[in-house]
Amino acid sequence: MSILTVATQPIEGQKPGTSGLRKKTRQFMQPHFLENFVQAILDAIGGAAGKTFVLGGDGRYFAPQAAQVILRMCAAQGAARVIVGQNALLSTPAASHLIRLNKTDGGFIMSASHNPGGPDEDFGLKFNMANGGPAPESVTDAIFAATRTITEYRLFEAQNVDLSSIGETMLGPMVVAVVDPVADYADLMETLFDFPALSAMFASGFRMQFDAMCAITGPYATEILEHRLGATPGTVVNGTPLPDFGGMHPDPNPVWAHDLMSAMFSPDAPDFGAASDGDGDRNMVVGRETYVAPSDSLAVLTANAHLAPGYRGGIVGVARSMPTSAAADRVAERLGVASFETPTGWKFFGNLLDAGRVTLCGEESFGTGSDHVREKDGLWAVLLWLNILAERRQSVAEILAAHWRDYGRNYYSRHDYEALPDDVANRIVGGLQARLGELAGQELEGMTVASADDFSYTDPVDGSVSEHQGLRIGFTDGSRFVIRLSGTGTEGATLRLYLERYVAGPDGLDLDVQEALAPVIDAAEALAHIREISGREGPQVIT
Ligand code: VG1
Ligand code: CO
Repeated sequence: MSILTVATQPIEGQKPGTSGLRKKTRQFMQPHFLENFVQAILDAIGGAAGKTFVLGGDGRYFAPQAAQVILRMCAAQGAARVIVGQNALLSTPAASHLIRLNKTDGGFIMSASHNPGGPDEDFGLKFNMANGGPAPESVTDAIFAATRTITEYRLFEAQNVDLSSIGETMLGPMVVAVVDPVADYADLMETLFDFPALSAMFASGFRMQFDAMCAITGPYATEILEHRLGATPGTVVNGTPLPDFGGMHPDPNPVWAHDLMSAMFSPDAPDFGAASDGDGDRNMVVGRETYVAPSDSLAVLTANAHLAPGYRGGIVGVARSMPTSAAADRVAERLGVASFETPTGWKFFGNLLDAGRVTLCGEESFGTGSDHVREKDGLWAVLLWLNILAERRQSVAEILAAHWRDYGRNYYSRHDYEALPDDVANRIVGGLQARLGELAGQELEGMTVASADDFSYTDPVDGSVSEHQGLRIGFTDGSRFVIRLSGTGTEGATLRLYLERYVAGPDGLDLDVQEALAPVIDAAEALAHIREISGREGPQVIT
């Protein structure tokens, strides 16, 4: 066995996006593509010598081969130890937990999250830091810079490591420790939530459906909900992770999790429904005939977190991504705790969590989490909801209605225009950007523009600045819309239009969401001309 040094050249397009590098699987499988990127990561973090890493992923196509490459490269560059989930499986939050629990130097997560998997779909890789969180922009910038100057990479010549049996083996001088992907994560959940109360609720006939969408949360949800909490076998559906997610699009929203939606809106609906995404960091929660918008979910969790043992002392603050509705801010204000508005992507929450300035975080894209790890965490959110339901003994619909009566309702929706030609997307965004300065005071649809800017974020902990994080147009009545381009797609450009309108109540809390937002939707079209310029009749996905 020896170390092989392979000559290579920079490959275009290895710039990490909102959450790691995502490409068509076949592109990732091209010669040197994965190796170049892994070498760039190792170089950007100052090498691997003597370090310990975590490795795992959502089980998608190509992950078993990619895991062997990453192991061989770590071994060649002097890493001491890599902790790998059995069969290279780890949900994103479980990987974050293992990084922290074992005080490692970081971890490799093989996933393209909610993007479909398979030879003709998507693959991805991201690197998380020693705090368990996604690499910050300073590091992803350094990774990208390294991909542009790379001349060689090193890997250990060896047989594949057996990742199917738990235990330790050697890869040259490096220890490969294969661990149960679920156990430590499930134990962590037991420290945060009242498992006896949840078991009692299931024992008394409470029914739930959890749709794992043939992705990574299946084994986690089965262990926690069915084995530890005693939910009826069959509570978890689509519970076996498959390399192509069984052809499903593992994005937990009403459009892609349509089976769960129809179950929850049927006459025999269970009490509670939930779904998670490819890598297990997102969640959608649904009550009987009640869809919970992610922004509302964050607000309800913020208002009720103290009902769960892990948060009994109250929370110190809440952070949300800029396009997420302001519903959580209202709760924070009432609680007298801080609230923060960050750019899109979990990497921006890390500093606030590490500095102890926030306890809960959330995004409108079905992501919620807390300071227990440094990633969003789908099952965690589901368990917190269950804990709240067990304590309040009310239905999801009742809890939501009471919340709106109390705080008013932030009507919210996201319209996605997918796979637009790049120049079309840039014309729409560029056009609006050029006119930001002249919008204040304009009247549209009975509303007046109060502010218009291109969101720039100064991290309150380290002072780093992130610019061009989305165009936001606010109206004097508190309504607003935001436009930004996705950083996770692999085909053309996806333009996201985020829409929000606040109704204080007590009237008007039960409107149809799209109807309630109609004036804002029309104002956005009048200012940004999305449909006009793209020639599309409307968005492909509405959530
Ligand atoms: C999307 C979401 C963002 C989320 C990101 C990663 O990014 O909007 O809120 O953090 O996906 O989530 P974008 O750039 O496409 O809007 V996941 O579950 O892919 O790790
Ligand atoms: Co995800």
